[in-house]
Amino acid sequence: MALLPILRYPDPRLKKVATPVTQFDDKLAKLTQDMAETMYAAPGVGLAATQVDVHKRVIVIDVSEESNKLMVFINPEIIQTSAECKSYDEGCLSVPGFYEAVERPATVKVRAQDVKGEFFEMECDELLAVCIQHEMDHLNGKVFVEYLSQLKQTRIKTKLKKREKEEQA
Ligand code: QAP
Ligand code: CO
Repeated sequence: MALLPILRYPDPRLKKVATPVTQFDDKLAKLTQDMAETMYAAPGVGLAATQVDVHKRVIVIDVSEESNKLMVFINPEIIQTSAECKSYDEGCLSVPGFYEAVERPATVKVRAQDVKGEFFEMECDELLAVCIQHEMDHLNGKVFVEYLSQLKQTRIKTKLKKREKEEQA
């Protein structure tokens, strides 16, 4: 197991579109374990491979209260969305310290593969629905900040760049 470094917004590598997983091998299993360890250590509730600079369609999520229900989604697709939308104050391990309201469909049905390549479907609501949509955006090169006004995006970028400089000093 290993902790992986997390890319920070506005790193241009967060804009890369991830490619589908075709090999369900030990290397994929190790990646999902390392991603889970990195997410739990943060601590966070979701992490996309894009955030650890691996541009494959892999997501780990654990929205359980005791952080003991790890979910792995490989090559996820949203096959159904509710018309109803809900707003949620989202955060992101790549945008530490910032939480902003984002509106998304309240429930989604997801089809994905597990670490062995088996297909499964899952109805997602509440925090899980928010999280899976947020993480799938990462696989498509999108960070939640992009849903905000230009003014808010600029403010967040400026503050994160300033913080990075202070950390280097
Ligand atoms: C995505 O985000 C998410 O700012 C997962 O300082 C978030 O795990 C989906 C975190 C909210 C739905 C709702 C953020 C940790 C963790 C921070 C996370 C921070 C430390 C974010
Ligand atoms: Co994120």
